[in-house]
Amino acid sequence: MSSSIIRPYGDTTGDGMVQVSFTLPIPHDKKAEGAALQLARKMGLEPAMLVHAKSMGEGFTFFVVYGSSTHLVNLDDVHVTEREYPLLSAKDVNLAIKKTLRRKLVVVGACIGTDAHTVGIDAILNIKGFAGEKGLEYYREITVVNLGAQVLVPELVEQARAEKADAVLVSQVVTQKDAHIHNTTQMSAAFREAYPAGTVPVLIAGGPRFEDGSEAALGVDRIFGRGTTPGEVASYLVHEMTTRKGMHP
Ligand code: B12
Repeated sequence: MSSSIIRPYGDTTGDGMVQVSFTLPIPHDKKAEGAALQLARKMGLEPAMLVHAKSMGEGFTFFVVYGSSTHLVNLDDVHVTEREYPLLSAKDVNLAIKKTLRRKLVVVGACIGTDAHTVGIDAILNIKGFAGEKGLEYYREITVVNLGAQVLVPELVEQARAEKADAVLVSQVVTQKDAHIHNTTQMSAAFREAYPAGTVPVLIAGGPRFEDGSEAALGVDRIFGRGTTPGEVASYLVHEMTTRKGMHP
């Protein structure tokens, strides 16, 4: 077996063991448990063990299944977006902005649509930061305008214009019915409509469930996912600023 082919690991190397959880729309009984195992088999878990089943209100059952996956992963077929810019210290970010823009870089952030999950965007923007890193408010050369939760797109566009935003950072945590995709696409379209071509601020979307590499489909410049730190975002802003040879006046 080539070293680029791998299998999950549970008890012994290469045993393929994985654990999955899901809910079926049926009451908890023996038949429901059989249905969960049938689904597990169809997902390629063979043999599969039902390790947990619990009624989730009337007519629904939650399951946890542990089993050996019959699928293999070929690492040669795994394609991801690698970070193409260096991680800079806060000092270097400040220096780069000062040198390139000769003014502060303005960032406007918000949770858009009905989304009220502000912890993620606050982790990036608030001075207290995330994972031991200070947020963008800490950077001397960055002005942060955090609009908070449930901001409607027209309001975001208006604020971005009023603040002369160089970059707009939106957070989308709720993904039910693809709300994050609809809201982000609507947002990017609204910016393209409101600004003359070539002057749209850098559009950044963040949240735990955006698909890697979906920037073009969403109409944004960059997506940041789970575990993003403020330093990564600040470094990206410098990279973008340098690539664009400055931002807008
Ligand atoms: C805290 C929380 C809440 C709090 C939010 C408080 C607040 N002020 O934010 C409260 C109790 C209000 C809440 C409410 C609801 N919640 Co809630 N909530 C959570 C919970 C437990 C944690 C989210 C969180 O704070 N994570 C920590 C932060 C740091 O992580 P993060 O958001 O991923 O952010 C990081 C990255 O994604 C990225 N990032 C995020 N945004 C951005 C933006 C930019 C620009 C950048 C660069 C990076 C970036 O950087 C961050 C740092 O690394 C999650 C479950 C979970 N464990 O994730 C559910 C969860 C998100 N909630 C959920 C739901 C369903 C709801 C409700 C609809 C429940 C209800 N029926 O009322 C409501 C919706 C309210 C609303 N209108 O939005 C679901 C969403 C399911 C889905 N698929 O959409 C989850 C996943 C729980 C679940 N498993 O069902 N919730």
